[in-house]
Amino acid sequence: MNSGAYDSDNIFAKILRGEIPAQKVYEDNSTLVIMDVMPQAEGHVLVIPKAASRNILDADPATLGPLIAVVQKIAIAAQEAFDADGVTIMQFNEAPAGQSVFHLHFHVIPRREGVPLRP
Ligand code: D5M
Repeated sequence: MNSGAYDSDNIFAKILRGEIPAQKVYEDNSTLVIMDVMPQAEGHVLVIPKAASRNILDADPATLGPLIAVVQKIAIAAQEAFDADGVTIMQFNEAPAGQSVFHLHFHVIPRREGVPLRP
């Protein structure tokens, strides 16, 4: 099933255009990283490509290389900054799979031994 086109009214597109605020933690030519407003653990951030794609299923492969390099950079930085025991990286594609904001993004979540994710 093809699940729809990119809709530039989504909340991350508005953040990327500067129309609504976000707590930015990193930015480069192709990527923005912000704090998640509903963190599932301390230090939960979202890595968002500036290029428009709904999710990984329609992303230009040229977007994915630089994006995953930033995911790695942020995961390493988050692990150090929060003295974490590990890092969970999550990415959802379409509503049945858990996606609620329809602009591609990766969750990067520092994890502590014995501390479950908040729902
Ligand atoms: O989850 C989307 C994630 O985006 C979810 O963890 C909440 C977060 N979110 C929603 N609105 C905002 C704003 N305005 N700033 C920061 N974070 C936000 P997913 O299920 O992966 O689509």
